[in-house]
Amino acid sequence: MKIMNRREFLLAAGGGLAAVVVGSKLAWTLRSPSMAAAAVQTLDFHIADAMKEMHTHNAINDARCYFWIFKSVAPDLPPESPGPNIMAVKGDTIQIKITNDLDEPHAFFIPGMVDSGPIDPGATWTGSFTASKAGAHMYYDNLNAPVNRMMGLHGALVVMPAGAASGHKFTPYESPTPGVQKLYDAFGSSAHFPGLAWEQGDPATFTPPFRHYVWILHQASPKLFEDVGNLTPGQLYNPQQFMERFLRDPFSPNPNNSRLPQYFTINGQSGNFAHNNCYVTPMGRVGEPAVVYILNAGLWTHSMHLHANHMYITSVNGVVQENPIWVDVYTVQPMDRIDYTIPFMRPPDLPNVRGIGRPDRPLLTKKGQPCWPPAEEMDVRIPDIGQLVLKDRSGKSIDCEQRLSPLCYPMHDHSEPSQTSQGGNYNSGLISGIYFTGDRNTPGWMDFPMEHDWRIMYGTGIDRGCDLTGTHPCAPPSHHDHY
Ligand SMILES: [Cu+2]
Repeated sequence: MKIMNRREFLLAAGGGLAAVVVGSKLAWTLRSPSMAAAAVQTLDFHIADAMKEMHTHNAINDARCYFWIFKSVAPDLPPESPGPNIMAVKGDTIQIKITNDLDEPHAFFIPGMVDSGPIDPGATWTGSFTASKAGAHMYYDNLNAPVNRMMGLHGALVVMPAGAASGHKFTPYESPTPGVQKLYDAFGSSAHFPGLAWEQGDPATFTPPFRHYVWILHQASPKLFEDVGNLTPGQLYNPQQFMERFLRDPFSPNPNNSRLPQYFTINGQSGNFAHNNCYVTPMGRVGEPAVVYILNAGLWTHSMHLHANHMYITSVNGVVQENPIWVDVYTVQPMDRIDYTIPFMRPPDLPNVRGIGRPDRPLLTKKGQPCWPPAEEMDVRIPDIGQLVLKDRSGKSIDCEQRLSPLCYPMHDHSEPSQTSQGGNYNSGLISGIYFTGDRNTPGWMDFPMEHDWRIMYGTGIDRGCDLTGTHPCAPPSHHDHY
């Protein structure tokens, strides 16, 4: 790779999606496993650049990509694209300071909320804005569109509503439609959706309230982004040419010579870095509904298919839906903002006596055990213990068996080109999942057995009450007359 020495390069650390929480009303976010959050009074971002090691980067394959980034300097968060999640409550005033460390004008823009206008190279813009609308919003650099945004200058602002409508439960919105309100009112208080309401946490099971995830979708083209980085300082890349090359660059048998996108990411991650990431992949027990805010910062159309649960499409581009449809796949166009409300109901491929997916009496397996909770699966290892033992770098033996618990289902993108990295393996691309770690609607509640590697998924050091010894934390229920 060419050395782009006119800028100060940072080596971006791949990881989660860091969050900054404005004000003091969202204390629960600071201990939520789905966010690594820091509380701030003023956002202090630098517009900078970075070289990022992509999914396929290793000792023999240099797979780095040049990005422009919103870098939080106080608190000092790792360089990453997207920029940090900003969390606020409706009505909060957000103080913001943006310094442009690059060679051309840049901006900070949230449609309908704030527009810094051009910030000259070396200049600092300070301002403030009101988080005026609940829901998920995109912040981005709207100059030379879509080049600056595509180069990595984008991130999410999640605004929580200030309260719930009187006599109703919380939704993610300030004025939900009757249909969406009815759905959220049903969570935790109907036969259809036993368990917790969305707003309801449970300290006894280490469950945070308002469970939510942000999926910022993006696509990166190392060659095209390098072209932009190599321009004479101050020169702008022609946006029409950028789009033409990004979407329709002529075929080359060597993908590294093409300006087509090579990486398709959620929160800057792909492949195993995405689906094994607690900031990307929703994890919870049956009965713990969650929201996924999807923001497509890119130029590619995605079609996000969640297995195991259908989701309700509760908001499309800021419009709360009159009739939230219940689907397993939904198309996300460039710049779309789509909310998936995931009920976290029992996976519907489980055969019950009266139907599928309901909290109903499960059918029996060949061994005469109820098929739910999936006790037999929990004891299955692939491969069997002792069948595949390898050495780690220090020579220590590692048994490669993996237990079939918790229950992991995929989320993949039906826009198939997005399922690779650098033209490589299918399933290295834009993927995530939905993982069931227990069921709070079995009599009492239960966590599925988890082994130590799963602790990573729930955030290092966060103990959600899961048994890490590999034995069942509680026996499967022996009677089923509660339904
Ligand atoms: Cu699918």
